Formats: sequence, C-alpha cells, structure tokens
Amino acid sequence: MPQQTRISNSSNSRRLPGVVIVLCCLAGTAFAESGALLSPTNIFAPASTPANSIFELSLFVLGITAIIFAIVFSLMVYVVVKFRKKADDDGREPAQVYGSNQVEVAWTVIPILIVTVLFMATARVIATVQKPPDNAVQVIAIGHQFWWEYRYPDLKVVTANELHVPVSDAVHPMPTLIKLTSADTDHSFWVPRLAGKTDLIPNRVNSMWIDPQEIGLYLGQCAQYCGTQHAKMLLRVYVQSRSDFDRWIQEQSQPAHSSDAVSDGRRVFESTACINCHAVGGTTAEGRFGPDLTHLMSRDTIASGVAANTHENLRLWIRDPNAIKTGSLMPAMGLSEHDLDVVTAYLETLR
Ligand code: HEC
Ligand SMILES: [Cu+2]
Repeated sequence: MPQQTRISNSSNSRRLPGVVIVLCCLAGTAFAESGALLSPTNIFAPASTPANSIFELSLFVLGITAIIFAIVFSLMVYVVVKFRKKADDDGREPAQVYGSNQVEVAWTVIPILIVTVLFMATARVIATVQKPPDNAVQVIAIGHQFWWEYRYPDLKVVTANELHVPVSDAVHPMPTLIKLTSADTDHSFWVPRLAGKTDLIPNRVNSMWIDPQEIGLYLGQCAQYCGTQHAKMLLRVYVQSRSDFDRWIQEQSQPAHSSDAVSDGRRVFESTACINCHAVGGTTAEGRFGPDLTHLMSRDTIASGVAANTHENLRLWIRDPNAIKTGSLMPAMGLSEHDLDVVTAYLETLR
C-alpha cells in the first residue's frame, strides 16, 4: 500500500511542468487572438518618443519582476513538493533553525539594489517625458464635456476633435507640444501609441509632447471619467507629412466659404441659438460652448469620433443629438423638417 501511494505521488510531480506549459500556451494564444497586437491603441506598439520610453521602461520592470516571480515561484513549488506530507512521516517536528547573517544581509541588500535600479530607471524616463522639446508646434487642448477643442495659437487655427500634427522623423524632428486644460471638469488625454496619460484640469495648465514617427491615424479615449458621455469622448490624432500638414493649416486658417445657394440654411443657423454655442469664422456666429464649425466638413467624424460625418448623421445629430450620444450637452432644437434640411445643407458647405 505505501509503495502504491509513492508511485502515484511521484507521477503527480512529474506532471507539474506540463501543466504550467499548457497554461502559458493558453494565455499566449488568448493574447494573440484578442488582436491586442494589431489594435490601433496598442500600448506595445509605441510610435513616438514618450510612448517608446514608457514602453521600454515597462518591459524592463516586467523583466525584473518576472525574474523575481520565477525564482520565488520555483522555490515555492520546490518546497511544497519536496516537503509535502509523506506516507512514512514520523510526526516529529523538523529541526528548528534561527538566524543567519549571510541570508539576512542578502535578502535586505538585494531588494534595496533592485528598488534603487527601478527608481533610477523610472526617474530617467520621467525626466525625458517631462522635458519640453525645442522648436515644437504649439497646440492648446481644452477638454469639454464631451469633446475636445484644439487651438494652434501661433498658426491662428481653432478646430475640434481631430488633432492634426506633422510627422517627426529623426532627420527632421518636428515635435508637437500640447498644453492641456479644461473648460469644465477633469478629463485625460491618452493616445497610447503616442504618449502616456496627461490630465486636463480646470484652472491649471499641464503639458505633454509627442513626436510621431509614422504617418497615420492614432486613436485614443478620454481616460478620466468626466460625466455621462465620457465613453463617447474619443481621440483622433492625424499624423501628416510636412506638406499635408502645412496645407491643412493653410485651409483651416481661412474664414468659412460663403455660398448664396445655402442662404436659407445660413439664416436659420444665425437666427437660432446655434450661434450662441458655435463659431463659424467670418460670420456672426462666435459661440464657444460647442465645437468650432468653420471647417466642419474637413472632419471625418462628428461628436468626438462617435459618428461618421455623413449627411444622414449630421441631420440626425441636429434633429436630436441624444440619438447619437445620450447625455450630450447640445440640446435638440426642435427644428421643422424644412429647417433641418436647409441647416444641414448650409453646414455641408463649411469645408
Ligand atoms: C447649448 C449649446 C448648443 C446649441 C444651442 C447648439 N449646439 Fe451644436 N453642439 C454643442 C455641443 C456641446 C456639441 C458637442 C457635443 C459632443 O460632441 O458631445 C455640439 C456639436 C455640434 C455638431 C458636431 C460638431 C463636431 O465637429 O462634432 C454640429 C454639426 C452642431 N453641434 C450643430 C448645431 C446646430 C446646427 C445648432 C442649431 C440648430 C446647434 N448645434 C446648436 C452645443 C450646442
Ligand atoms: Cu472627458
């Protein structure tokens, strides 16, 4: 009988590494299949210096903690297996051992060294991320419930929800410095592939910078709960070639193009409360509560990335913003079908 027990126990301990390998494989497959590596908000695919420094630091910390985990876990498994209750246990207490200077010095000094290394590596990354770059494009980002306002003070451009910045390669660096504040409550700017999170706080100006190295669209999300529609406060950063960016700035700094064909819609827009909340460059509309609409049609989306900027969505939005974004701070204006049509037509000329 004792003989039998020992045999089954030893086969159990031989099965252990197998179980660990299977678990690791499962976790790995789940991770790969979740598409995490392909996602446009992937924190493991940095495309800008601050994001890259943070990424490297996290790999470093993950590496050190993984080694500690492996050592502690293997010792634990070893102890559990080796000193488990045996069939021929005599029931006596094991030898009691007190005090060992070597062991105590080792487990004090080694952790102190590890913590010092982690501290210094972190402090270095914080210094890199906080140091404002030279010759940067200046942008002011203002968080609103539930949309983003972007101003380029030197370039005389005001826009909303879709931030455009130039690409910055190693040969011709052109970083963007973003100063962040808020018009109402706390928000947080987080585009994982470009930089870490920075909060937008009323009556305070924070700053961050990015130097995206690849042309493309980078996505993010307000990362600080700011009210009902926090979840629909999406971030879109368009990284463009130098010439495309210059052309975009050139177009955005023009006043709105006016067209007589839509004068009915323009009249409705300018005689209702729209102009208390929205600005259209070169007209009497100078409201600042809502997004600047001067170049509305140059944007791919409306309502902070929530809906594509199509005729149907635009009309639906003006009829009832809550149909697209519950809790939005734009009221449904109760316009007639005719007024809805002409106002939408007018907005569609704001290129
Ligand atoms: C009380 C202020 C207020 C009034 C009045 C108002 N809006 Fe708005 N509007 C907003 C706010 C705030 C947003 C942003 C909503 C969001 O994304 O959460 C917005 C968003 C929009 C957008 C989407 C812009 C974008 O780029 O995402 C359009 C288009 C728009 N409004 C048109 C109109 C029209 C047309 C009228 C008049 C019929 C009007 N608004 C009246 C506050 C207002
Ligand atoms: Cu927010």
